[in-house]
Amino acid sequence: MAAPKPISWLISHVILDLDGTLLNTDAVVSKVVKSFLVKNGKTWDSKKAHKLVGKTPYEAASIVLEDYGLPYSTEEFLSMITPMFSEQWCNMKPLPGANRLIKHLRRNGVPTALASDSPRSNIEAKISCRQGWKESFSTIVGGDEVQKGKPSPDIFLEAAERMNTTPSNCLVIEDSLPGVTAGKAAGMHVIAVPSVPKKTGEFSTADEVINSLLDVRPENWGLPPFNDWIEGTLPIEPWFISGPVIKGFGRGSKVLGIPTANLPAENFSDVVSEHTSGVYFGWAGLSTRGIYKMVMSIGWNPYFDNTEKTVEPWLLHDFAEDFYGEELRLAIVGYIRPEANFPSLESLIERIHEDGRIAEKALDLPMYAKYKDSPYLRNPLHQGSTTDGSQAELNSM
Ligand code: ADP
Ligand code: RBF
Ligand code: MG
Repeated sequence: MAAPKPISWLISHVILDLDGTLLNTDAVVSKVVKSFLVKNGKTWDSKKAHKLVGKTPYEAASIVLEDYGLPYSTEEFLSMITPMFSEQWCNMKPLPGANRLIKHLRRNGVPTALASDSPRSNIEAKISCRQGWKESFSTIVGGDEVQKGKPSPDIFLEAAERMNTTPSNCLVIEDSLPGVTAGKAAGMHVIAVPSVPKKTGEFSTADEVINSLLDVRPENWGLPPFNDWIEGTLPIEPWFISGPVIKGFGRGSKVLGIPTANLPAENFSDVVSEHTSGVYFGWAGLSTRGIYKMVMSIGWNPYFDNTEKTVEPWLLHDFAEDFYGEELRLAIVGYIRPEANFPSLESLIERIHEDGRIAEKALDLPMYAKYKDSPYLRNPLHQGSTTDGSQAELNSM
């Protein structure tokens, strides 16, 4: 990850992109395209979904038409599918860290604009479903309010002008390559938060590339720091997953000396894809053994460059034997850091041990310790998901 450039202390204004940066637009795009294809006698191929990420509606439509051999022009297809999207706007979930960032900027009086290529009315409709968002933006600029969309700088220049500031005072946060290009062309500082995993190399023109909004460090830009980090950890809305322990890549114990009790990620792919990859911690319940502290990585293990997103929980306890096939129940309560690559296996191992020490200590804090008593961790009747009763009960805590 590139360190922010030294002149960054000039930042006084922030400009945020909406789709793919604050809102998980891609999940809804997949859902809508899938239902359209099914109605047209085609089968949705989830492996092709990534081709639509970060594309304009026109580009995405052309790709779908070609991939699935549909007999429509791009314009016809767009006119059929656009109303289907509009129905789904309120189903777009905020991306991890989006609510936190917006609230933080507002609470600290940092003037913040929303700048999106979508028409202004669509932006308004999308954010109206999210409590406190509209009031948090000093201005909103839509694609229909400027001459040219991203990668042209127009939209960001217009946002700066409306906020009565100069481009060099602005920090843009963007998930797409055209957006990053637009921000740099406007003479602004740009943090890229790529929506497409493992494609961070393409964003080298950005001043900083981060994995998710949880990793924004406002103080690097001269803005007020977040004050919710506690002993190297960030409390999150807890989430809960469970399943039988399965075989992993067979290298946790062998290569790293750190066994990870893998869970079948496909059983809760929605929950896993909703959460950013990274290192998390929490509590682990094994039905016949007890409840243990746990630290885990979720993602593609950059050091090994895996092709699948895996869930790798390391229980902070010495077990006398393996427990493959046993039901493992996890309450994930905090975040530590993004997944990273390392120059050597030793440095990866050292970092994982440090994660273990951080988790071990943090889990004694009352705010995390209380989840040790979650009914979810013990009750074998609850089936793994975030929508069961024990979750609702915990969320109200
Ligand atoms: P795999 O690649 O099959 O996951 P690992 O080398 O990562 O193999 O070993 C994981 C297995 O080791 C787990 O499935 C579990 O049965 C066992 N195990 C023993 N101690 C632990 C521990 N402290 N945390 C996680 N798994 C452990
Ligand atoms: N793998 C990485 O490539 N990068 C990481 O930053 C990373 N962090 C991890 C943190 C923890 C707490 C654990 C348990 C594992 C982490 N791993 C990471 C995953 C490790 O590579 C994985 O468990 C092994 O590859 C076994 O499949
Ligand atoms: Mg493992």
